[in-house]
Amino acid sequence: MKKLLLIIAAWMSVVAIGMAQTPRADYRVVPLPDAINGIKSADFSLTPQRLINYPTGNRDMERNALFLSQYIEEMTGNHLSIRPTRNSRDYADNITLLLDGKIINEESYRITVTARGVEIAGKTPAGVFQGIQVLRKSLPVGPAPMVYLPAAQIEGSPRFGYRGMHLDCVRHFFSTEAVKRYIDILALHGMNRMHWHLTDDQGWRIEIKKYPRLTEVGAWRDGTTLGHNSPVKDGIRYGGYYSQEEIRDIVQYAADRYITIIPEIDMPGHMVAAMAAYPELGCTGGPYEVWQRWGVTDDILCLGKDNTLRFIEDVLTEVAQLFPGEMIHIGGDESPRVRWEQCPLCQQRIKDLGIKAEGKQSAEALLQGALTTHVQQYLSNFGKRIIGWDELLGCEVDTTATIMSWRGAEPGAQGAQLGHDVVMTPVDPLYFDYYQTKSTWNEPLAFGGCNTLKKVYDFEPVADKLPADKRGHILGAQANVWTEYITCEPQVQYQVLPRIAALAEVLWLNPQDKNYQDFKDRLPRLTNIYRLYNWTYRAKSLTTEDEAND
Ligand code: TNX
Repeated sequence: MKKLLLIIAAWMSVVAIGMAQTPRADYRVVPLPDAINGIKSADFSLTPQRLINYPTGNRDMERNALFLSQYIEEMTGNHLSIRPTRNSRDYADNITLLLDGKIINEESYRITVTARGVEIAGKTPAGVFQGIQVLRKSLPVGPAPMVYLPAAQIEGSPRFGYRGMHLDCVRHFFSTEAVKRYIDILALHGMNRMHWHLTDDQGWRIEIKKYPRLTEVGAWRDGTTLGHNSPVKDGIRYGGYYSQEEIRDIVQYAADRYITIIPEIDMPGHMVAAMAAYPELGCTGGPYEVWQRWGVTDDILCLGKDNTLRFIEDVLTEVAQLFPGEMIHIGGDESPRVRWEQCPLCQQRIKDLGIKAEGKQSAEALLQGALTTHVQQYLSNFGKRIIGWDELLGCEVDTTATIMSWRGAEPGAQGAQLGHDVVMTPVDPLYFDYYQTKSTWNEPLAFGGCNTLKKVYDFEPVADKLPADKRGHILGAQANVWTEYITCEPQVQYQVLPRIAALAEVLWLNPQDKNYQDFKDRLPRLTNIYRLYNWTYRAKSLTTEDEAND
């Protein structure tokens, strides 16, 4: 009897130790789900014996299942097999991905966990993918033969449909692998748009078959200014570009993760790299060289020449075919018009189009508007809509153009009042090329400014003053990562992580559900995942409250 008791005691302590050591999932991830409701049931034990079911014949759901299997393996070391299923009775004891038409929002998810199984449901595969991200983030990082998932129903729905991150691959160039890792970062944070800045004064980074010199000449500069636009240049030839094949591959990589890429071909300013390749595109005819410094140049496209318009159409034709998304970004920012004022051909064009200055708008501003409208109409043939920087509001473009509000939040509110759709990306606080702290002495060189984690968290995309019927025009928000001073991938990550986590919560949660302290408490489990992938992040943002500048 004594022996039996001893055996039972020993067995119980083994069980107890086992239980103590078996880690548990925690659904309070970033961004926080809308609801986590406990269910009366024992935990689900996640072991390598479990299968991941997906509906037979659905390729998107099969890919989702493979992602979940990969994530579980990365997080816990356990490999789970995937299995196509027709019959819901097969679901018991396993993880099941399914589509549920009763879920309202395209990207919402519902996760149900009981001892008998886990179900991840969405109206669309994109919603299921979001649920998979939540489950993934809820797992502890580190080898574990078994993980307990507490029984619960977890639901989430994004507040905004446009949840974006931008990447400037011109000022500095990032390899296709680095761009893919950037997309991985977006996916982990529930983002669904990547704005890809591909052309600018300092380089042309997208292969255009009809104009080979754009990349032969325009993709390379003979040096780069050191520091903050100092007169000293490093004299090192620098550049690179993405072939159309690489672009297709990246577009697919993003699409597999339910991220749409919005390419930007900035015009009529920020075009010097193209003008270096084809000097006839400029008013003076050049010669031009691919810029080695930062800032804004007076040299912009000459709109007096028919050839320039043909060039724009040809480039956009190839771009439209490469990017299946609905939106193409046509820039429109920082275009001084001094050349146009002096260019007889541009002045003739103004006359021919019957353009006359109106109030605050000069004839040249309206010429930019005429270009924008032309491009808008041209791209509509491909079923595309344009998006551009908020300077477009000063050029009388019609309201089918989406406005990206960067010079603060005011242009966004103004654009929405006028009936434009708007993406909020104000420098303060959504420029992630800006510093994250006031005490910059030990920070990598940045553009300037000070956008702390808290400032990003506190950002509200919809201005108070916006009337109810205009609020729907605010599609969402995006952080911009300009790379004048960001020279390598770890530095991109440092600028983005963890501020993107704060932005994710802005874009997923309703304002009343946001809580900065609670967010900070949840953040370390997310940064554990950053470490798992060897991503560089600003660890100091977790332990220190950075003072903002203002
Ligand atoms: C302004 S944002 C720019 C970019 C610079 C950025 C630096 C915008 C439309 N234009 O060309 O890279 O500031 O923060």
